[in-house]
Amino acid sequence: MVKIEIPPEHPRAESLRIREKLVENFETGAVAIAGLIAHGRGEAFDYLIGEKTTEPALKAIRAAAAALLTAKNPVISVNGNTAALSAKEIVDLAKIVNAKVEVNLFYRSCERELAIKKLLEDAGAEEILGVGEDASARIPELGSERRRVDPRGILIADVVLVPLEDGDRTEALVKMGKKVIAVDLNPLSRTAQTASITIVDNVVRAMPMLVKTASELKGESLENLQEILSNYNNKEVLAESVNLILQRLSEIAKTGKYIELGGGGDGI
Ligand code: PTJ
Repeated sequence: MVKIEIPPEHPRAESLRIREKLVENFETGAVAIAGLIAHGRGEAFDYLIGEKTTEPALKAIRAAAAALLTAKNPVISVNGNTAALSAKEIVDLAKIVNAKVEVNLFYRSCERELAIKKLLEDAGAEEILGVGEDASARIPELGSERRRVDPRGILIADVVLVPLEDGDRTEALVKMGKKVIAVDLNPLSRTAQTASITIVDNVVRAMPMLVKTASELKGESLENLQEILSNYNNKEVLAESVNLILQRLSEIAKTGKYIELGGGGDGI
């Protein structure tokens, strides 16, 4: 594969660096080939939300932090794209909210599990569930490889964070009575529509913000955290995200000019 030097002054340098990270991790085996396609779909939706963390996303992040901090058995489910883009934040968040980290893949293979485990270990993870024979339990009524879970992790979890997911498992986990937190740039996806809390944002922005918010809320009383959760309505927050896209598009439609909102002027 040709390795390119990304000129730092390139207007979309950050976006190109993220792509390179995914390509590199595709070559080490962590990212699935379909993960590259999924990222492209994500990028398209990122343009529509303005390539920044929006107000509705911040509300969802706050609720997600409260859900993780009040959970008995929180688990962060990790796939190829998330490990490639957010390994450090996964490890940091797990420490703050005392969550387990479990590898769970749609395109499961032993090589990919090990490549993802390595990425997480290099980022400081000590225990990683769901690798090899450890994924010995099954999620009922789920046909895909995602059904294979660790009996110490997702199977017994009450709150599961599933960045970049496919809809089937989100639905199955919700049916099992679990609270599911999704990070998905597409507010129309089945995952976004089915999750208990949907963060419509890019994982590269949402994960650091979730780490920051969780560490800020960690000192709050159980009562206050529960209040954040009871005041949160996912359908309303999703509708706000869609409305925001509508407003942006109607502004852009007046002039035909893309309105750059991204942090640092680079866009992502
Ligand atoms: O690593 P595996 O084997 O578990 O496979 C992972 C992929 C992502 C290939 C698998 O879960 C998949 O096929 O997912 P989908 O159904 O394509 O859904 C991925 C969703 O994530 C889409 O709705 C994208 O818009 C969204 N997305 C892509 N990149 C990002 C994103 N959301 C947030 N941040 C991103 N960087």
